[in-house]
Amino acid sequence: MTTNKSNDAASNPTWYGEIRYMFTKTDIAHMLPHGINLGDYLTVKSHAISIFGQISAGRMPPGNPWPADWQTTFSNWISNGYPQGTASTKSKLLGLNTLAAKTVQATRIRKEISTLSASELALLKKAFTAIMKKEPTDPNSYYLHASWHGLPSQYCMHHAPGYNPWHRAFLVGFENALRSVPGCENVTLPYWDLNTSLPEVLSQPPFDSYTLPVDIGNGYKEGYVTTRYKAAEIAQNFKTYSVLEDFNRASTKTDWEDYTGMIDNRANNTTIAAHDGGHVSIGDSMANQQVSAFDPIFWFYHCNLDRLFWQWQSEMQATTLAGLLTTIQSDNSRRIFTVPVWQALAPFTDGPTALTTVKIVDSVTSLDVNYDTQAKPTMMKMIPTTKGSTFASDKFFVHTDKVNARVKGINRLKIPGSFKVHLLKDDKIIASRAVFQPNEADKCENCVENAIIHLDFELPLTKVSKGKLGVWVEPLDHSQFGDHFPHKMMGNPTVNVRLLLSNE
Ligand SMILES: [Cu+2]
Repeated sequence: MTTNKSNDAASNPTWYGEIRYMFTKTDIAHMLPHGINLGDYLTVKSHAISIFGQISAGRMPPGNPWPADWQTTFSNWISNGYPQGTASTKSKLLGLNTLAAKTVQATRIRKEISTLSASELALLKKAFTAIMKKEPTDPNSYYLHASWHGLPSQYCMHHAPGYNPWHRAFLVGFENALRSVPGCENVTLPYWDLNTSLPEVLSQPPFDSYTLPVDIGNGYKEGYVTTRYKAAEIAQNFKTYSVLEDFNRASTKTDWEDYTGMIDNRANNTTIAAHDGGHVSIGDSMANQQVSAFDPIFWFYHCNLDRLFWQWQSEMQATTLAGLLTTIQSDNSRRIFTVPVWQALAPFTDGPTALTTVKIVDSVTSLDVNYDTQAKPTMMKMIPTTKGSTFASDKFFVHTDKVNARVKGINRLKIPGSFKVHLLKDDKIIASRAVFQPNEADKCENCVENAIIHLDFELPLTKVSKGKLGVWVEPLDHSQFGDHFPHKMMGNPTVNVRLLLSNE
């Protein structure tokens, strides 16, 4: 067996750059019954030596042994300490990539709302107006679709691994309702690129507001009209709650948990944080989970978040289930894509177009959806993940320029609706975050399941040093507890401030 370094072997291979592509679906399926998941970074890392033994002896993969340069690549990866790295489109193994989606063209191309032609806009308005007029019980009514997110049925998933999958299914269902209107069969839902200020068209009917046709409970009666803040205020709020900054940070992450944020104890300063901050920034209806989806802006806002998720998937070569699974680090997160009962996305699991977490992974192939701005997979901006702790078996760097302040163990169930968490220095606000939830979180099944949360403030060391720090939790609704929600009633959260570590 030759182990000569061939020209094609990668000298600095990484999990995301090369290694994960070396195991085919067949290889993965072959080893799963033996309890070894070759699509999983931590598993491959912990079994790397024995995998290499099998491979270099020509025993694996069965009937399809690796060429010498692959073996060298794998052994280099072991020698270099199993770096995770970043996704690479210029892989040495280009052409052997089994994880990327086949090049299928979608017919539903979603565009930025301000780029729609006059006729496209006219059709979209027609579709919105028509479904808004439908009877609340009509399967294609605006009311029914919006009602699944908050009151009265509250199916939505937030602050949990199901967040992105659930909302993707939600958007497709809504788009189908728009398409049910005669003449609008080809309408697609546009997105609002948050980097541009609030498009003027969103202040025009039928996108400016929606009026509830029936009572939905908790004080929201028939005739309630959705409201939102003015464009300038929204833009300012996006800065205050670091919405764009958090979305940008998410786009640089390689692990699914980091991209989503919060779950599995990861930093809550990426997608979920940005999503929550955006809702609270747009207000007033959008800030309250119970009614947010009734404001028409909801659909354009969320369509953009789905676009960002698809873009991240494309950059990470995670547009197929196999690809996506290689970016997921924990069994807890992985279970929503691998365990049938967790794959269910109520209420979309019923009916002929039943949608599950697995079905929504590949937007193009299974949903026929794509976006006009296709991801440019440059990977240049991917940065090593920083974290609070690392395996002692790994080598690590300490970053001394920034710190992460984590407000930890907030039990949010008694907080009346969405709230802000401010970090104070000498009683002045130095940073703020927002959490999006219903008025009565203790009555929302998903909130109860994910009651305890944490928030992360990644700040320059100089910003938190030389001053007395504090944490202030401010509910949006001041009527019940004033502007300071008592720490005792939210489980006495703690704070830790730590330097960040990375392995690369
Ligand atoms: Cu949302």
